[in-house]
Amino acid sequence: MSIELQSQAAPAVELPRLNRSLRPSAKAPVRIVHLGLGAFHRSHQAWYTHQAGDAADWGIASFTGRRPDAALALAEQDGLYTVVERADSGDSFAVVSSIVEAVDGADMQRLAALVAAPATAVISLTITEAAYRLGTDGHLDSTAPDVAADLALLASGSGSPTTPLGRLVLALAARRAAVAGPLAVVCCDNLSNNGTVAHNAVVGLAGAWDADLAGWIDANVSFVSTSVDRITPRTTDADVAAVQAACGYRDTSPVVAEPFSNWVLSGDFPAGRPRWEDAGAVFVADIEPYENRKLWLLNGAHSLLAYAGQLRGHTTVAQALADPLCLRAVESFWDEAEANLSGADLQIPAYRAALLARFSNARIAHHLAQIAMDGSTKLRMRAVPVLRAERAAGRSGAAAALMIAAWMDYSAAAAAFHDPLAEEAAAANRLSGTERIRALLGLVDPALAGDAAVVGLLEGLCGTFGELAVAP
Ligand code: CS2
Repeated sequence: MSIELQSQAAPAVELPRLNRSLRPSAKAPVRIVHLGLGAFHRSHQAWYTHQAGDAADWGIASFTGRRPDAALALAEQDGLYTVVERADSGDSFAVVSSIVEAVDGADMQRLAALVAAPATAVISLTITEAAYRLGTDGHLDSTAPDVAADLALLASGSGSPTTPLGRLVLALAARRAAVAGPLAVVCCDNLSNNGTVAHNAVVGLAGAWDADLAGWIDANVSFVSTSVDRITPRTTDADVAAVQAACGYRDTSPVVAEPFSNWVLSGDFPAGRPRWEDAGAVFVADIEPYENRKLWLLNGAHSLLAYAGQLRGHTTVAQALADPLCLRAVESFWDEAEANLSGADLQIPAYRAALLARFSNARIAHHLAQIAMDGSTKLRMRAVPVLRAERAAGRSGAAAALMIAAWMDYSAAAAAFHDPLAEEAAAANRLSGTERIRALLGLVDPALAGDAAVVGLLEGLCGTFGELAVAP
């Protein structure tokens, strides 16, 4: 299905814009609605859908999250964009055509109309971990200001919600009203049990507005859990120029990704789904071992490198991994994580070796600052479960704790600390000694903050990577 384009010499004349003439076949009808039109959605779910044998039947209408301008740029290209697969050995280019509509996420009317359409069978989500507004108890925090504001809006019956969850709930209300039948919500954010998390967040928000709607969602919406994987750094101007030079057209919205990709799914699709298995997706009954392997080994190492690496003055994953102190910390964390992984044929040694190779791909400039964002949420999935499991087994969990300690030091040192709890972290950093550690740990896991031994362990680990080396 994909068009492989050969490299061409850099053209001297104005290039044509990537446009509908490059669409390989007629536009597929919308049967998937996606929330979170970002680079990862385009390098992953849209790429799988594009390669499915029945791609002609499965168009995606993709709604933006934090970047409404992304819809405009993509709409000007008829939804088409180039995926640049960046291997150690070079780039390959393919035009992806599964996105048939790119829409500003604030367009509630269009979202409700598409979700209410009987043809729509799947709603997929890449709205970021933090967007599920989980409290530290794992349930929706309906007191979070934006959630509370959306709830007030839903109750008043006027105006449009601003959070992805609020928009989704209102769109599902439209589907219920249209008697359009069951469908699947497929969460593609890096959370453990992400289908359950999405269920709890959506039903929690719906229930706080309208108990009948919550009941309808419970009975009609299947929440599919997934483990998603493909390293996709933010697109740069140099990437745009590289596509133009190689492909002979102007694409303002290419996406660069590593050649590797993985998608494991578990759950029901009551209204059908594309044949994603044609592109290598795997459907399993028990997803937890795969999720944990990916969240702990890949994402855990990423977070550790993001904080430790920046404290040591590095900018990218590949640079941080080349630093022996960071590499040792990653290997120790992997040892701890591995001791707590079981349940399927996980082939951990091969997985670890592959991760080292993937992280070392220096042609993928994966910026640590991008990974460092939203750490208070991410650490709950990436460090805390390993720390808890190690301690339950009578061991210290020092390597998992080191990830949290590095985050603490980074929260104090970073020139720009992006986190849903940034203000609380700043307040905690005005404290000192044990009080500071306890307050920061409380933002990640309040129960652990009550454990004097863990607080002491973290206090001893702070400063391991230096404290003030973060570049402004
Ligand atoms: C990263 C992930 O930014 C982050 O938190 O750890 O986006 C990671 O690159 C992907 O999960 C890889 O599949």
